[in-house]
Amino acid sequence: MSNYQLPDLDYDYGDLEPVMTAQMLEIHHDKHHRAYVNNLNAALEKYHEAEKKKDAEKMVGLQSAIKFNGGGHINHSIFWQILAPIKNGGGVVDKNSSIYKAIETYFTSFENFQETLNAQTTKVQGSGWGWLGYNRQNKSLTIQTSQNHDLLSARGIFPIFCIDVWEHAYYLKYKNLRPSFVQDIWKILNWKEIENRYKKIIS
Ligand code: MN3
Repeated sequence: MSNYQLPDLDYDYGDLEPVMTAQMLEIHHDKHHRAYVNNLNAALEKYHEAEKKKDAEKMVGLQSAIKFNGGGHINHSIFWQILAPIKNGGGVVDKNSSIYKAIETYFTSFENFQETLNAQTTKVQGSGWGWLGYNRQNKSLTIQTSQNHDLLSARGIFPIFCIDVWEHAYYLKYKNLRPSFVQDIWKILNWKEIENRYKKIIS
């Protein structure tokens, strides 16, 4: 039987300041993400019971909870990895890296990419995510947004990095100012990990 676990962070709750305060990160990781993991496990347990009883109606009824909580778990697990404390090099992008060069190729300039991703991410209606993805079919980088916890992989796109713009991601510090949070998150992006994810998918 599946039993998903909340992943540990590679940094302490206070380490992503000033962008995420210790309280924000603790609530986000230890409350929100943990709830997705717990709810996913609970829904899967019920699903397996329904499967044993061959109760297709029950199984179909559980799919939205599995999709929502499973997506929440998967997306947050990526999100924590592509962030890094400023003291550990967060926000620093190597202009000789493959991902930097690819971004310049696909989006004219890094600045243009940043502006476009920020604008689209800011415009997400309600809860969702902004993404840099890799389209496997036409082998290109792509800016995407998704609602709730919908997965990029469902569109055939590999997620390279993401920005969580659910209110729980920024409200405690930024209040209603989602654009400021989206601007600031670049200060704590883990470009080494983003480069790793990009290289893995293109190889
Ligand atoms: Mn979140």
